[in-house]
Amino acid sequence: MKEKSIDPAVQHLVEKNAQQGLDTVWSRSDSQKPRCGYGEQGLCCQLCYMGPCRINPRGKSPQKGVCGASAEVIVARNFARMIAGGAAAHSDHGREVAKILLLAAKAPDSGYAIKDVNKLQKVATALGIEVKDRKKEDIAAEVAERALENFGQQEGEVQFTRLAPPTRQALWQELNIVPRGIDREIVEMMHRTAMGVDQDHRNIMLQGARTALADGWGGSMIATELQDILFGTPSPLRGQVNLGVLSKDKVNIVVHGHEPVLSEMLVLASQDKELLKMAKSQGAKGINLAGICCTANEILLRHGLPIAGNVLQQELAISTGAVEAMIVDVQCIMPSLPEISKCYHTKLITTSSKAKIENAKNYEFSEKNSLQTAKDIVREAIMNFSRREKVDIPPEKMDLVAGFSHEAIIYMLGGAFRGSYVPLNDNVINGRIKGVAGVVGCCNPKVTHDQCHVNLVEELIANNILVVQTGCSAIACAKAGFLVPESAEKHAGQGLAEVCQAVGIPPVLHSGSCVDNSRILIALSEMVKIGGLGNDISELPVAGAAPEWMSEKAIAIGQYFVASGVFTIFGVGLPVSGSEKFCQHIFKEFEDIFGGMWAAEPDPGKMASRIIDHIDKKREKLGIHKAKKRVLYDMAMRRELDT
Ligand code: SF4
Ligand code: MSK
Repeated sequence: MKEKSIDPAVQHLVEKNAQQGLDTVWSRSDSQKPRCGYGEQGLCCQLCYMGPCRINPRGKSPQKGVCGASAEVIVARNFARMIAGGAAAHSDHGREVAKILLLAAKAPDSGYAIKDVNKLQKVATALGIEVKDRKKEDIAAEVAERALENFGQQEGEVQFTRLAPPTRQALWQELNIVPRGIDREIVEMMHRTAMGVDQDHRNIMLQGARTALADGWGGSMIATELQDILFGTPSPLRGQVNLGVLSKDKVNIVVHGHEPVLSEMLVLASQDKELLKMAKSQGAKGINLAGICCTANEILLRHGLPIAGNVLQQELAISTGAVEAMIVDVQCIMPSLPEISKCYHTKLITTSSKAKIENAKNYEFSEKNSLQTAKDIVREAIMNFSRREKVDIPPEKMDLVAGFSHEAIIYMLGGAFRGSYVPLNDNVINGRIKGVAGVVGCCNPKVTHDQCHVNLVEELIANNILVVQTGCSAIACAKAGFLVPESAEKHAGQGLAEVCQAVGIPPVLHSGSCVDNSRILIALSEMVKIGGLGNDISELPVAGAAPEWMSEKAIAIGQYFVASGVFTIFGVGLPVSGSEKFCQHIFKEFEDIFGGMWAAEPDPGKMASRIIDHIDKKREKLGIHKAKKRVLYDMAMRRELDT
């Protein structure tokens, strides 16, 4: 089982399921072997029914699709459609949040409220909306309406792109890739990659960049910023992570998916006195709300509620036999959940009209009846408590500190009155911190669960690179114990450890969910603004990584980081290897175009080396390179350090 996951809780439950003949993501992944090489290399096209076409550019034939499409055209279209799919998912999430903000502004009895007025004023100002002497509801309504316009507009620009450094904005204008409207760019990407439209891989990827920017600086940023207004801007708080957070004597409700608009209501419902009384009447000691995936990150960041696991642990949470209800909304929800729920007492509940699952119970969640729906769901979970049979909750759980929004980092670094990124830039310039890496993204059963995240992050912090995390990657490293301040002394290089100890932060900062990668874009822009590290994001000693990615959302994120000037490296593999020309374009030519480029490297040690090399190169260009010997720790060296 060790090749399946490095997490003992996962190993235990995967083994148990295997013994009982129950499928998990791992057994189904094994049953897909050997995988289709055409698909893995991006060389399979299904865009029209003259196909599907699978081509083999390195072999004799066929080297072209039926329509004549070359390898680079097929690979580019597939890759660009992944960007469009990812951007659509993040952005549709952002749209829902904007609608809720409008509701909160216009219907105070809706259950939603404007929690963070400072953030509201900040966001309004960024959108050019007058704030002086206006009621918060009026400002919020205008912010929401303006955000919604950003989705549907046909011309102009997605407004948050103006938060990028001026040099970056100028480059986007020069390349003609400033996103005009979020929906427009996604639609145009789908059109241009349809059969017989855009047939130049470079031109396809320019629109790929514009679509990704519409996500990172548009849909995702709208989701993050407006969620902060509604539910509060995260600040550091303690929490716990892994399946051991499930309670043996409380009603366990697990929320899973991405949009916090429902889970925020479930937080309220799970604290309702009547419902707590009802739980006791059913023999439970209380109600335990925990999360999986990014909804977990959202409720952790704002309420300190526990995380049961990352994406590959969703089935396992149910197979503890201790989950009364799993409530899902959208994205990353495995269609296998009804099957595994059937073997236990867990009620699987869908809540979005966009995402129903056959054999799951649907509670149509509308903004207008949100709290009542949440209470009904909690009631259903409570009534299910007595149906528990054999409970098998693994003991593993770990403490963590999360909530490092861009605003919280500023506060931690300088306090309420003189908070800024100056201390961060200073420490990068003086070499205590070598650079900053965003390590994000999913887990993938094609590689050992959590291992690449943990190994990569371990190497990076040992080499004085501050790591910022989101998504399932953050959950993996939290389980490994990196997300507590004490880990600085244990795992970080001397310079980084000194800074972390002085400020009281972990060397690995949890910044939130997948849409919260937009926080990293703002943080990078702030580092440029503060000065001393060049005039553009592409000059900063920073990098991005998604070591165990699987979702097309990760490709959209990768592309918006690259188009924002960041060297971005993915593990597992990338479905582009079928075209050398396309690889040359995104791995090499992109650097001249965007200042940032893609890389692919499945080995976490080599991935760390490439990130460190890149950061060293940037430091040298900035003239802040110090000739310190680089240390790449192997296991034996790390063990020595630990003693
Ligand atoms: Fe084949 Fe071309 Fe149709 Fe794709 S678009 S399936 S390559 S004929
Ligand atoms: S949940 S997109 S598996 S990070 Fe955002 Fe995790 Fe990837 Fe889903």
